[in-house]
Amino acid sequence: MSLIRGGMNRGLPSFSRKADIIQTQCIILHVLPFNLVEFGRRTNKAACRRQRPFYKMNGLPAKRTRIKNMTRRPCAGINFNPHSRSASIKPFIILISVFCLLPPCLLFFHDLSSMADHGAPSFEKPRLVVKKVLAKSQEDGDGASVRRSIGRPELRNLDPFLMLDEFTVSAPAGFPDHPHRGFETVTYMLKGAFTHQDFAGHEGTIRAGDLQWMTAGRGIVHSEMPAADGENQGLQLWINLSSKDKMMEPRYQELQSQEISRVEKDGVDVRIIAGESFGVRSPVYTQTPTMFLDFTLQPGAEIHQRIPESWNAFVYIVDGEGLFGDPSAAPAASHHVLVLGDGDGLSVWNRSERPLRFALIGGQPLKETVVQHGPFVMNTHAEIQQAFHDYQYGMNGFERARKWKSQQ
Ligand code: FJE
Ligand code: FE
Repeated sequence: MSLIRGGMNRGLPSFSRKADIIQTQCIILHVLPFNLVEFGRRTNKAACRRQRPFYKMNGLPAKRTRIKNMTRRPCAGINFNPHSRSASIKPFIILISVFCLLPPCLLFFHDLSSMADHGAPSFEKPRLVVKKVLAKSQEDGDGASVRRSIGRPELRNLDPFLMLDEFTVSAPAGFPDHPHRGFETVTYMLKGAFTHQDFAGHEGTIRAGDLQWMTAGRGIVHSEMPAADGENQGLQLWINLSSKDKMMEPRYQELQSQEISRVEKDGVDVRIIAGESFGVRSPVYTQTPTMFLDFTLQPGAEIHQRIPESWNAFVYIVDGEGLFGDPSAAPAASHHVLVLGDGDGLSVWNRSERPLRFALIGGQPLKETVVQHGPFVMNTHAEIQQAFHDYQYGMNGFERARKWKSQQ
């Protein structure tokens, strides 16, 4: 795969117009029926001796006779006499018991495996942090301040992701009329409000916790401006589209904060913007398969989140500090992006005294060439030339661009 972004394509140029199964030990003995227990006698004295503390722990009188009995207590499946009468029918009892127990057992393990998002670590290959970069503040749009993480020079090719900005904007700064082609923009508000208007008459305001998932496809021209007093803060993620989707009809998915699935458990609060966590799936349709989870961990909390193995994934820390991937790792703090290595899941621990908030983002790589010129992202230079041409002359999806001007 080659990644081509040349010359002035490196930054975002200013607008040309103003424009498991969980590795839980199988505690099957705990759920086996008592009649199985009759089938054998525990001959391993050491194993039986280990049971003594059980009596002590449970406050039962640890009488000698009792312990003695216990050491002779028949145990599961060991040394049974195959010639006894009861032994001849007992295999059937075992079979019936196993069949009766199979469905509840399967349910039990299914529950455990769905718990693996947050329960004890159960990853075959835990993902570790392979790169940590501070997203420094820079200016973009019209006087807006952004902390660019993905998309900065040292973090350019995290396929399918093109950019992640944490933006903090106070009026009159903002992102006035500009085009997009060939990818999706995901705007998730953390504080304040943003109003967007587009050339097709689509308009809306998103507030803290709200989401706009815009699939620009063949073309959108819009403005994105702050709508509340003071600081308006959020995350904007750019996800590439595969060559077959780049010229699709544009589409919006807008969710208000209360429509975004949220799970709160054991000091963990997760908002499931895209993908799945704690067995809960987001209704957002991701043209390029994507996971986007907003986690807040209270002090002492931890999470163990599955991530598909073949996906690229990273973390952006919004607030606080935490241990990512390895409990003995150095803590990582806010405004850092952590690129994750290969593996099937991520563990995070908050051993600090403050809440930790971070976005976990993953996506299926497209493995295609990327040619980017600011807000046009295509596969070849010729397609970029075509995008400029279409935008300038109002063609192939940009028909409404010629006359339109936002009202903000
Ligand atoms: C931009 C093209 C753009 N980061 N974060 C070129 F599309 C943009 C742009 C944004 C943007 C918008 C929001 Cl709401 C949040 C953003 C880039 O609109 F700034 C340039 N220079
Ligand atoms: Fe935009």
